[in-house]
Amino acid sequence: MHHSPTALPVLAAGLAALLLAGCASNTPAPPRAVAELQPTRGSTVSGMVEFVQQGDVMHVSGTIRGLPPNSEHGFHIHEKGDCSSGDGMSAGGHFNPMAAMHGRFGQPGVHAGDLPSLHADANGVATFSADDRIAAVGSGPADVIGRGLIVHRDPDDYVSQPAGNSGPRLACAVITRR
Ligand SMILES: [Cu+2]
Ligand SMILES: [Zn+2]
Repeated sequence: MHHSPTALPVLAAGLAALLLAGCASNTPAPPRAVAELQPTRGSTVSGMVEFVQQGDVMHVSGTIRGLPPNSEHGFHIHEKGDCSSGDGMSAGGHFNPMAAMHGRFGQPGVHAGDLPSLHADANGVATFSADDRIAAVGSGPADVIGRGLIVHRDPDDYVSQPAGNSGPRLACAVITRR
């Protein structure tokens, strides 16, 4: 039996085209970001938070440890992805690209940075999961990538401007694309 000398390259090209077509038919991976919360000076609070964009909804979820047992804490995306000051203050104010008022997560017209308050269990661990329709990962004016993430010492009153009077900053992170 006699093969043409071009049969093998033609077969290889055909296989490559098939593989490329297979890749192209997959939906692209959703935009994703993570924030690794590090304790501020004198704090023991740390955690990991993930942001995943699916259509118009940003799923945000995470686990935060080292909190006082059974405590509640203001939790926000802040304007600057800068934790260098050691006390979290270098992250600036709440992320607010739409010039909104501070308020409760899930209500219309609040800061893009307003997240659900954290609730620590008896072991000082807070886990949460929420769907955010104001902020987004990877596109638009309320893109969270490169912003800061802050856990506060005190509960958020959702009323005081500009930040809910939630006290000093216990942990800080930069939100980073994955
Ligand atoms: Cu805050
Ligand atoms: Zn706010």
